[in-house]
Amino acid sequence: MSIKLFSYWRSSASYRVRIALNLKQLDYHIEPVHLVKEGGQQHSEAYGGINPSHLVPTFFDEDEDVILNQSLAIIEYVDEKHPQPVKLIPEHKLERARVRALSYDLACDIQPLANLRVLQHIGNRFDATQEDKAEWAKHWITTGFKAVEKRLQNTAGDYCFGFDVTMADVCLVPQYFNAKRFNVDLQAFPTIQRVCENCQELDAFIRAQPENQPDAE
Ligand SMILES: N[C@@H](CCC(=O)N[C@@H](CS)C(=O)NCC(=O)O)C(=O)O
Repeated sequence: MSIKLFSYWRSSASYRVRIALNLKQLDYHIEPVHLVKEGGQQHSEAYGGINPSHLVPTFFDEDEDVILNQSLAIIEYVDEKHPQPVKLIPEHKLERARVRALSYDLACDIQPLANLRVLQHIGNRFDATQEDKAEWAKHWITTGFKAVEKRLQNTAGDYCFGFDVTMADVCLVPQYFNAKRFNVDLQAFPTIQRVCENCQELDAFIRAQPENQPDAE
């Protein structure tokens, strides 16, 4: 198998790439990186040699000797290299920009605020308790979801944009998983809920779920 994905079962950025690889029907091998054990295996020197950002995922295509970080860059690379069986980034420039914009709303403006290292830092540096950290994460996910819900009300069909799965769905579902983890009131976001439930019926999304990973706990 030529594709290796350095991944953590509960990492939403890794989850995005797993969904995309499954939608592309590509075989890949998961190399688990435990974000908590041993002080976080992402901080090891060996992993830093592969990904100096010390974050997951890292994508490694052994055949081509390609190493990539940043889930959205990985997804776009895979989408261009394997345009079949589904295209995750639309061809039309405006549609493409809209899909990217919603993906960035999720992956750039929501997820990083509740990332592990941010929560650890507000705990270590500012004495935030577990409860404070959970409240922080819930606050930023709720704030971001309010905007995403409004946008989806104008664009969604079965999926974020009409009736084709795109990179935006690939970003939405892992963030929905995080929202549940931090007890966000999802009743307030009926369109997000509907789209995510539709995605979760697809095999590619089911196989990518955290609980279905080899390193799931
Ligand atoms: N923008 C990056 C985000 C990567 C990221 O934040 N990964 C998280 C897991 S979702 C991580 O490795 N966290 C480890 C840490 O915070 O120490 C991407 O999309 O790939």
